[in-house]
Amino acid sequence: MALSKEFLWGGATAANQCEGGYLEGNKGLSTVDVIPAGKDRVSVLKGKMKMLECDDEHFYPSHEAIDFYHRYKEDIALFAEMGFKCFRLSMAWTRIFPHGDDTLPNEEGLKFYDDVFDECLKYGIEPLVTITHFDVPIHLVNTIGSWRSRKMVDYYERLCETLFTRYKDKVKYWLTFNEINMLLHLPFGSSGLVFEEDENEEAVKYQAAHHQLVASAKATEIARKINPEFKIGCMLAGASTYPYTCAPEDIWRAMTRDREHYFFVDVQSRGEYPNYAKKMFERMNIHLKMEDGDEELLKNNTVDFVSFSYYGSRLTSADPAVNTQTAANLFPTLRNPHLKRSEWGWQIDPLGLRITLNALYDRYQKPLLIVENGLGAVDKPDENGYIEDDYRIEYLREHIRAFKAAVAEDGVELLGYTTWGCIDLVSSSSGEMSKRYGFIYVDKDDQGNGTLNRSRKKSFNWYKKVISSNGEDL
Ligand code: BGP
Repeated sequence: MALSKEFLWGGATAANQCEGGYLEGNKGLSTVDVIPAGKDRVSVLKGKMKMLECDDEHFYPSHEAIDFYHRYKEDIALFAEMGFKCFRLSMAWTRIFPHGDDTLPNEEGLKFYDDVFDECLKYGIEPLVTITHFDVPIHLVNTIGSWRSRKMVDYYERLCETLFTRYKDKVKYWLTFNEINMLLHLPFGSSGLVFEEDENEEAVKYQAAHHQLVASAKATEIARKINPEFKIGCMLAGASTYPYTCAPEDIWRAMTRDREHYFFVDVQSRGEYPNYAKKMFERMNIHLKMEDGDEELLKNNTVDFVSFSYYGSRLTSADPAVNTQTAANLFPTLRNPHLKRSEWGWQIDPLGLRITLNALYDRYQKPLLIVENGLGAVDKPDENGYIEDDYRIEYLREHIRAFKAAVAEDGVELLGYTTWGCIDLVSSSSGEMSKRYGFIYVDKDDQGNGTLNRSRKKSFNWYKKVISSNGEDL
């Protein structure tokens, strides 16, 4: 079975990693705008270090990023040249509601996205919109503690209603939260959570997760009223966890690790808290505050499809004595001796993508969409400025083979594939430009120097051929 003609080939970005213009067009400050590049970045992302305003000492990669804000026409024209059917992008919440709790939306922000969508539609490119991708208005962090407060549900609802109404004829596919499970790993970076000393951090995180799950269900409810044709998806930082050995303890450990992530999609896709989560809350002394009607809301507003990012698999062991050398990843994972690693230590596992697709499809029986996948690498231009990124082509080729097998041989329903960072952009974890994923090179370095000129890498023409052959010519 070949991929369907409607298969959504394309690429993905996020507002804070590409737009720049961080205070232009009446935009307000958002969490990402106060996360500097450099050694403190991960501590801030993890909520271990407070950083709630910008200073002159640090470099903030989101402020200019790759200037998509001014160059989107050029960039979308390049995507069209590659034959993109779909472009995944996120909306900066603070362009629409600069403080998050404003009564009226900011027209300039809305207009910007109108222009971006029009540009996509001009080329027949379907926009796939992440409503929030790792950004929260700073004002809401300072005033109500971000997602720890139930009020966030109302503000998010206001945002969604505004977007769905405004773009109901331009956008069909929506994702409510980027990598919703990253709330557990990057509580500030993903959800604007900062912890007090001695508080039960897990309780704060799961309460915030409940608010996001309710917000996601409300968004789905509103979306269906505004346009029944909308397709609403959840988004998971996906990847199956392997047991280190065949010891049953390791198998059990891998299963429970996976459930930490499935938990979110279990609620969004099946519409209720799974029993294992309720038991886990009891053990952890977590008492979720739910409001009347929450359970019904979750039950009645499950997602239409499940989307996920996939970079590599994870490995875990129940034995504390096992070599604990971890692969450099934001997720805890042991190093898998069978896998190669990227320059950043991320483990490369194409078959793991097929495994993950099957695991998700077996569990949810809903269409899937791979919305992030790619290789972050250092690209070195030759004397003509050209980049021969065969390593990237090889990575993507093997992952495409893997998902094609999942479709053709396992019968997984897959709607599309948008590679991460189709144009070079700021890395989310490191804040660097030198960790590049794109088919399109952007001339800018880690200190923010460069012309911002765009140029085609070798992978650009390769991906163009892949798309035009619907994945047959790899
Ligand atoms: C995901 C995020 C993206 C993106 C990607 C690659 O977790 O959704 O925003 O950045 O990871 O990560 P990095 O940029 O750290 O290489």
